[in-house]
Amino acid sequence: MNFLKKALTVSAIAAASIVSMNAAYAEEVKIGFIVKQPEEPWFQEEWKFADKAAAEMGFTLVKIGAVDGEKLMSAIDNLGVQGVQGFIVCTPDVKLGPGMVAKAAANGMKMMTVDDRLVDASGEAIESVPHMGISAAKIGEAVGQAISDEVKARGWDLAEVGAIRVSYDQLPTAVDRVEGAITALKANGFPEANIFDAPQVKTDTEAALNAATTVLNSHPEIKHWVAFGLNDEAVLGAVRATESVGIAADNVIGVGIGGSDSAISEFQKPDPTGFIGSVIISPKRHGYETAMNMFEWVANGKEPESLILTSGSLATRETYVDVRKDLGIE
Ligand code: FCA
Repeated sequence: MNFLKKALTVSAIAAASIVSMNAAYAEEVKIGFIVKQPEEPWFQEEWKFADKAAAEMGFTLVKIGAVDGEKLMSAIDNLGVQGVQGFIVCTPDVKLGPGMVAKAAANGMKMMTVDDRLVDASGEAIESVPHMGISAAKIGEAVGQAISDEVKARGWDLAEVGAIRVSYDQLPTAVDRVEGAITALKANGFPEANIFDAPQVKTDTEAALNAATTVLNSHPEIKHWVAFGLNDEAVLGAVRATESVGIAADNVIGVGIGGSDSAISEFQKPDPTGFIGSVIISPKRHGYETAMNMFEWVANGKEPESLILTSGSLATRETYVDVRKDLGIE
């Protein structure tokens, strides 16, 4: 009896000191969050939600934008110098994977990726680095289905419809997203011969506009256009291209992926444009949750799951307010 009481007391004291140790340690935790395109609303929102996690848990969040490989490598060193113990990164180039793994290790930092998953020299995902990404193929299919539904609603003859595949094929998630859209389009009878590739040199709106303009100029025979791509910026670029060559909005159907400010500003325009929808994904999960995962790893040694895939919900100008509210990202 006496022994049991003593044992319980000892373990209670041990538990209490673990809690207080963690509280003291939390003061010193520094977590980095590197993104490839800091001006893109999606990444702004990711950072915003990561900041919330930092405020809640009391750790310091160091945010760095790294638009190319050179900036990324010096950003990792920079975090190391600042005494950061672990960081989350959306890299500008997934092929830098092995170099990034080495650099994080050399700086004694834990690393988790978000959005874009690192690949090794043979193009295979590096599974040892925990990753949170979107269910790219499924979300792409939702895009293709939304486009097909709208094509039907408008009563278009499929033989007269062209599709712009705004592509960025060096990024696996981009390929999965557009191929998902194509799968759904084809399942709905879309003729493969009418799908035209528009490779963008960067993943922003301007690059997509340039790529899509080339496709439009090469196919004057097409009457109606649909567009899909990696994200909202890609689809907005294609929609801007149709406008610049004088195609009316009611001859255009674009559905993006993201649902951050780029899409919302478009939905808020008084006159509907050809950008009719976006599959909203969650910057809260990708920002808040990854930051929490990293905090748990650094402070409590709990390694994140190796692969976390998040889902998306289709939104239009009529529904986006409610969809964002449901996702907790208003
Ligand atoms: C990629 C894209 C971003 C966003 C993210 C989830 O990094 O470039 O726009 O869609 O995946």
